[in-house]
Amino acid sequence: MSAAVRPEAGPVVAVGGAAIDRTPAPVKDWAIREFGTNDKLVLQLGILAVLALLALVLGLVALRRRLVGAAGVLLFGVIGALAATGRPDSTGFRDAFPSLAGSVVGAGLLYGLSGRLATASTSDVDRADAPPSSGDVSSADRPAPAEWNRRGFVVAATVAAAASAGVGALGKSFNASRGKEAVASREAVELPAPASPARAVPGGAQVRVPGVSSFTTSNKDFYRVDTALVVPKVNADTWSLRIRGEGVTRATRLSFADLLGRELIERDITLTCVSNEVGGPYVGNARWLGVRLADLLTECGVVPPSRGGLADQLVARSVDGMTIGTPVDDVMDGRDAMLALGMNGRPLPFTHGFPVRMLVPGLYGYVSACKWIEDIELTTFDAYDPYWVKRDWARRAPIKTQSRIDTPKPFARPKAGTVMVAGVAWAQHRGIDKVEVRVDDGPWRSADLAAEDTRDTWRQWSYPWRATPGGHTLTVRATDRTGAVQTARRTRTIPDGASGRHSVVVTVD
Ligand SMILES: Nc1nc2c(c(=O)[nH]1)N[C@H]1C(S)=C(S)[C@@H](COP(=O)(O)O)O[C@H]1N2
Ligand SMILES: [Mo]
Repeated sequence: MSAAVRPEAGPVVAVGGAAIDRTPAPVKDWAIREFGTNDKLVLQLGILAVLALLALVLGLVALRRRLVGAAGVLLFGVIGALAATGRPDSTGFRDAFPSLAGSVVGAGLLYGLSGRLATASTSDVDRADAPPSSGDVSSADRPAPAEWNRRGFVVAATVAAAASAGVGALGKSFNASRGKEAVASREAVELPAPASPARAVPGGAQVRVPGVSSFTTSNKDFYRVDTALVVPKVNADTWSLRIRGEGVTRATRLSFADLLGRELIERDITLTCVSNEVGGPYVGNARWLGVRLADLLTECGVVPPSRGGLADQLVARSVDGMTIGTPVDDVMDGRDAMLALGMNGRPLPFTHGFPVRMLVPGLYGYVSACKWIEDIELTTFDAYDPYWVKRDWARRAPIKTQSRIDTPKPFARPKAGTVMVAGVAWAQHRGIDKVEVRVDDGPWRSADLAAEDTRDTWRQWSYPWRATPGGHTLTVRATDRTGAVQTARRTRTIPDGASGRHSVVVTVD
């Protein structure tokens, strides 16, 4: 049912999505932490489990009170419909259809079937109550309805189950074929060579210590954070991007071929999520290929506010209704803000925004990195609050200077002697100047900095520690090129990113 409309509008996805939208930030952070990228699967399974339980309860209720049972099913349809239409990507009533239609059919079935079952069991009771003296009455002489009704129930229920499975399968295959076009369009992409290639990553950028992150994160290992329960499968051949709004003198619509045909830049950029806890995994570094966004905006007549332009906020919209607001000044100040088409030499994976996503070095993903982008609107911070800002996250969010110990792992038991402590530090677009390590309450000692790739990428570091037996706490801090030292003050991720220092406790044997 839902499958044939939009997978995103199905009751489970809609309720799940609405749950995500309404989940208080601490709970959301907790869920992301506990379940990692599996949190969405956990959520969907949870909803299905709750639905199964409710179906059981409603079924039992329906045996006694058919109308109440049926009304219960309808109520769930209404909840699903409200959830679907309330999602950021809702296209209106169309999205309410799967839940409503499904629940009307379901309620009708429950009403009809429970009626049959009720007559069947009443007849059974009648028969059991029949006087034994009438033992000569053969079953053939018994009134047929009981048998017929029980068989009728089984037949009708089977037909209903088969029909709903059939409708589900039809919808799935319909979607699969839509998905197939998107997959084919992605497979057909041939990424052109960049007019402005990235320089080779310096050999010394990767610290040769086991357990340290790889300098370039593979597409497969790159973290994923988004609100999409169903990954949007966009067909690049029919996709287009609109640029419009305040101060745009030449509104534009660009196709994927238009973007591929332009001068492309290739850059290493480290992306970080504002939901990343101190020491957390939501940071990754990739080689991106794309179109310089500032050039496109200039062609459209956009002037940054620092030079008298009207719009100070660029709002990017995705095909799934996400809205992400970025300062126009940041996009146009000379940094390598881009509309990315390629990631590590491949077209963007669907999970990372195929066909096109935005990237702005130095800003957290939720204020810069719109995936599956299809619309750019120039506006003001006063006039519009995007998705996460409506949910109490900061309007502006430059990435905070952070560092992480990759090795040793928490509660490791290294042998006494020289233990290599190593990890990564980042302060995108400012650059890392220094990393220091402290053992217990001792003095801060400078770590060895690996070669810098660019100031938009993370930087690795290592520190040979003379480890003595016993329990020890290792702490790291970074200093960025503005001279700012990573603060010790711990804050939550909301509203503008976690601050504080990463510590690891180990026991040296
Ligand atoms: N359409 C869309 N784009 C999005 C998001 C989203 O939920 N929907 N999440 C943003 C956030 S919070 C981050 S941190 C980055 C993560 O990008 P990645 O999943 O490719 O690592 O995407 C950003 N772009
Ligand atoms: Mo994020």
